[in-house]
Amino acid sequence: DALRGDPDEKNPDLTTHGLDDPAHVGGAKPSLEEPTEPRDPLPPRPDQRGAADVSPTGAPCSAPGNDARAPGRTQQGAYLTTAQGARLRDTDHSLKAGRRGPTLLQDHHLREKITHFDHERIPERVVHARGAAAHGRFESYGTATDATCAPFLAEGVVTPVFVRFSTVLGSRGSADTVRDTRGFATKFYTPVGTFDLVANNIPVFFIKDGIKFPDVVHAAKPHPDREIPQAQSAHDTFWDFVTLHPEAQHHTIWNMSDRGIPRSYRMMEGFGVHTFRLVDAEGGTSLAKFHWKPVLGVHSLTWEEAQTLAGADPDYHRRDLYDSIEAGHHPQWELGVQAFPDTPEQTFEGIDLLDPTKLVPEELAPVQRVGRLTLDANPRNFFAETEQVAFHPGHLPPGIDVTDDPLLQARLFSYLDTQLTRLGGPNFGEIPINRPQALVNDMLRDGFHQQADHAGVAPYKPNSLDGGCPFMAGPGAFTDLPVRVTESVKERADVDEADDPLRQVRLFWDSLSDVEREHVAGAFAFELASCREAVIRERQVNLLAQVSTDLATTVATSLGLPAPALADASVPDRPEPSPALSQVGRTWPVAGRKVALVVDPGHPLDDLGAWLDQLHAAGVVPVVVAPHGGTVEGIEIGRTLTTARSVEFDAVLFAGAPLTLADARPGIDVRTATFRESDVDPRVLVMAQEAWRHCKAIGAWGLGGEAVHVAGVPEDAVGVVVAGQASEVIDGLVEHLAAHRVWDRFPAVPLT
Ligand code: HDD
Repeated sequence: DALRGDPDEKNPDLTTHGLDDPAHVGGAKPSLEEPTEPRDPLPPRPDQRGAADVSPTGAPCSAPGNDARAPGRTQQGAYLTTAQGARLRDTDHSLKAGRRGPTLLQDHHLREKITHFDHERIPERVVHARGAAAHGRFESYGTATDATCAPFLAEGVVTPVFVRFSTVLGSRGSADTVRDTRGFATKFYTPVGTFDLVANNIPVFFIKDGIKFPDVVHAAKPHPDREIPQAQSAHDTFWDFVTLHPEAQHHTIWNMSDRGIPRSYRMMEGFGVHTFRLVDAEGGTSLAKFHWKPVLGVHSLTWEEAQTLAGADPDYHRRDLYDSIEAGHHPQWELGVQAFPDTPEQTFEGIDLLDPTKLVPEELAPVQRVGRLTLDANPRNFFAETEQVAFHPGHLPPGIDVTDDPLLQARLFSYLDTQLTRLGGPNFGEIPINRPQALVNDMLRDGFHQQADHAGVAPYKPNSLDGGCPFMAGPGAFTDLPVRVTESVKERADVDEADDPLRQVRLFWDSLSDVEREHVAGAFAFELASCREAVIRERQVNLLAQVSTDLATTVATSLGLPAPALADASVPDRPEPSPALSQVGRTWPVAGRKVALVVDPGHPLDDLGAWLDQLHAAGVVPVVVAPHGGTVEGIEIGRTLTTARSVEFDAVLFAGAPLTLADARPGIDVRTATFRESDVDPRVLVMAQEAWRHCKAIGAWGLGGEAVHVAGVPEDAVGVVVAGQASEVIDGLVEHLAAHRVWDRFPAVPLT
């Protein structure tokens, strides 16, 4: 029955009508004709989960509008209708007086269609506008139960989550790989209320007090006159602010480090930044900082890769997230907690725990793992879920509370406030992606976009008309802790005027490896060169001189400025380095890493299937790259040399790389010829040279070895595996991949 309205009922004839798109269900080829018979819409892809599936309460909610499983109003039945459900005969022609017009005002379908379209956009987020998200689950280890009674942290509890990653500065359509902080916001749908951990990939913030948030954001956003630059800090107003405001220097040096250009959302840490207060079952408290630790390790792009990708694939990070979930490589993080005694001073080892410009080195307070996050499903509709999700640091479950950190205090106001404009009123909590899994029984009523049809007449307390409902909860309720507020006077003042804002900037710099430091110096030089005002450049170099003479001198030299006077020796206070802050020196699982396999179908590829099997068995995702599209040996070619760039991949293999130009040389015998650069497809040469420059593992066998050779890649260099046997090459390549890059190959550029 083509007219049925039940979207769950599957059309038994689906496969006979050519609608079984192989991308969705596998099988026969889709028909290219538009069907003339009513059909069910294509089912979601296997990797997709919709917002309505997020809150499987199973239990009735007392407010009828809170039934997250209620079928969507739209896309039921087979026929196109108006918003009121009237079936339409034609949507391609407006109603006109005669074929050549004019168009009639009475055409309701035209006006409804255009009016709705005119209002399709909502304001983008004022910060973090560009994002990508996924559904998943959080499984608790139970290792935090001594510290907190939060039920989702009890042993073995599994909580559905929705995570949105973002850049901060760019607009919704900006590129993913810009140098910026990344947002990492997680919504835990716990049965006792939603918990939002609204985190970043950098553990400190530019400012200590939320009253300065509009200042720092105005400075970092594009210039108000010309609206450039987009999605980056390389401009005068940003550097004007951070140089006049030294407490911003800590966050800034993190941005200038490789942390500012992550390889993937899957390979970033997340930090709750603020100190929170944990409450145990007896009402005992401790202070805590939250950390997300990626199972794949923390990895970054090089600056050249990031810049190239911004053009070659501006969606690089969101594509990477969606593709890896679709491929079954589900990204994972462990949630970690740094716990501190809840003392009246709220400090730890002299570090002010209420100061969000400071971190606590892991060596001083180890990060204890309390559970595992797995992202296993992509959203079904970007707008409904990723765009409409609304986070708030004040969404807390019993067992977790806020502290007096003045940045956090202002956030508690800002997030609710911003949604009123962005999502058009106070009822955004009823949008499916924002609906809690907990039973909701509030006394909030009416307002724009109210979905609930509330029963009862007494949305006030106390009442007798609704039988006293709803009642106050005892055990299990969120408790406002009776925390002592120190006796003090009202004032607008810095919390600690004697604080040295550059102390932890030195800690960060001193903790990095040489390669990482060189990248930091390069980033400062790049950004400051983009500032037009000389005074801003000089101010920043003078601040760097209080961090490191090497850093300041290198940046100054690059900018053509005299080396600043102050030297390291004049800086007395250098904390012990924290090795945990460096990304270099460890190995990690290679699962889900992308490897290009460059082939030339003009030469024997009988073993292609076996090579791919070996790569799959190692856990990596191979992508076959060839001069043209289609298939080779029955295997689909993933990319052509026209569409593939080395920067997309973590490693590159050349298996009989395209030597089509050589083949064109009259009389050449490829088995014995000496190859010249002009013999090899230039796109292959660029791939090899870029992969070499970006210190990636490179492997080659057969004619691939010739391509690598003429590209100028030294075959005996570390991280270059050229051998007769493909299996040997693949094994060697995967081993190098575990360290992310071949760090030893980065040119040793001594800082001046
Ligand atoms: Fe914020 C969005 C993270 C300070 C005001 N913030 C936003 C998002 C993340 C963060 C990840 C995007 C959420 C999403 O994906 O929808 N923000 C942080 C962190 C901060 C921080 C880790 C410091 C520790 N933020 C901060 C301050 C204020 C705001 C001090 C204001 C006083 N943030 C907002 C906002 C946003 C936001 C304007 C924009 C969109 C939204 O809230 O929903 O309210």
